[in-house]
Amino acid sequence: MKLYGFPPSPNTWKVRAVAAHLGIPLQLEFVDLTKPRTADYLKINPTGRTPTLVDGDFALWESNAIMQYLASQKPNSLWPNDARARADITRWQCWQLAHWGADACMPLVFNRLVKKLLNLGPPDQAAVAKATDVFNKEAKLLDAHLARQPYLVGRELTLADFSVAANLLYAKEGEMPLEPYAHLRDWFGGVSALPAWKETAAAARHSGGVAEHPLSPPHPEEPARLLSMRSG
Ligand SMILES: N[C@@H](CCC(=O)N[C@@H](CS)C(=O)NCC(=O)O)C(=O)O
Repeated sequence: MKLYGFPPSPNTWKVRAVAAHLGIPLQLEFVDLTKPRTADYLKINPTGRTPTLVDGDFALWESNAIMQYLASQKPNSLWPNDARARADITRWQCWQLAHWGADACMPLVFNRLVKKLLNLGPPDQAAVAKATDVFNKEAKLLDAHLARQPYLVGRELTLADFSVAANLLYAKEGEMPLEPYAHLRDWFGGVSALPAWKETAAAARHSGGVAEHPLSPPHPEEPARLLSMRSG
């Protein structure tokens, strides 16, 4: 299977980390987000975004759907064969895309890291304040949840953990206010220590020249589209 993606972005990262965890080989096809997508790429993903999985004649976009598809390839505890567990995992993945990523983590990373890297001027303080409020609201909920159980769904690591943790990849650079949330910090520490997570980090360093500045793209002309980070 091939994965078309941009290695430092959380959406490509979480897919690769899951594949690594499950021992599913994925051939990475680097998509340069600083350039217009090719006609061939738009055939497999008309949204023009990344990542996209290609398995024979089947092309699939949307990172969380890709993770579910990969994890359906063989029995495993990341995606247990149980309707309620799968619905629960999907619930967290929907929450991650709609709220945690889009409204809390990504605006902080965009304003405090991406803007700096791309010389886009100072952070938009109103956007930062708004995202910080949302971050605290959602992190409080996550922290309370993780005070009761070790992982997001049940007692074992699942796809939900990979999805939600990916948005914390640049927590330091985005100055995400994690300090009050000890359970969340511990949980993220555990996910980050997974061999598959480390392997993904190493692989990202070797693809796309992202060693020291993981979000630093070589070409600053499409900043607003990079990582689909919203400025406000
Ligand atoms: N909901 C999508 C989001 C995909 C997305 O926004 N990808 C970004 C990189 S992280 C992208 O390709 N941005 C370039 C663009 O929007 O053209 C997913 O989870 O796959």
